[in-house]
Amino acid sequence: RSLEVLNARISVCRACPRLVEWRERVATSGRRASFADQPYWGRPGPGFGDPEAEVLIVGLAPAANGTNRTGRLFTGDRSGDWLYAALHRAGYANQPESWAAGDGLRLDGIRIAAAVRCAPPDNKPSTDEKATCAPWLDRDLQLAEPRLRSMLALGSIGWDAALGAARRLGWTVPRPKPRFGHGVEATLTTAAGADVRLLGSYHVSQQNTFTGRLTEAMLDEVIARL
Ligand code: DU
Ligand code: SF4
Repeated sequence: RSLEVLNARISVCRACPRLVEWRERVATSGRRASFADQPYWGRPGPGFGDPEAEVLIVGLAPAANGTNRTGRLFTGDRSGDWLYAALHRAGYANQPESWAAGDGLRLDGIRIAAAVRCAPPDNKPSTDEKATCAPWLDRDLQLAEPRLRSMLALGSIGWDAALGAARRLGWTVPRPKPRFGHGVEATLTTAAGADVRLLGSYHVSQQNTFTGRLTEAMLDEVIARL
């Protein structure tokens, strides 16, 4: 019930004027031609997945024609094709593909959140926008905390967001701050004294997957360590 409340509140957030303008402009006049006949969500992307998850994924932000269209994180874009296929190979997802909110996708043991919940122009949220959106991740992490064993941060923005949320929740975070890299691991300790492993992976965005910077084997290896 708390997660439903959180998701509902995220869905109607309008705190960042630049991102509200962008998400709504893309959803109305700026649709990609191949999706022109589809309804667009045009709102923030709430968390998705198993409410009893022991693993939390922290992504970057919705894609303008992905989550901003389908209403579900990583659903309907190439990043999602990669991520959900990998989660299916690892047994966390019941199907390898996710194209729409009604596609039947279910996650078992894992939940997905993001550093920023609205699609940013050029996939680049500003420092202010990251700070403004951070409390939503704090709450997602707080609700996950009693069962949480590990986190997967996608890209340095996901990594920094996960560490920031942990610190604000009063968790013990290694000092100096662990540096992001693919396969990097840090152990965080919750206020209740439980260890949570934070793993970093290059983001599943096309600029990494098309260029071979991130391969399926590299992603599978990190997911297996969760
Ligand atoms: O109404 P619903 O969002 O389909 O959730 C029904 C039920 O399934 C609830 O306990 C959450 C859980 N669930 C899940 O385990 N994995 C998912 O990806 C979505 C929902
Ligand atoms: Fe709200 Fe986050 Fe979207 Fe900003 S990016 S409007 S804080 S949901």
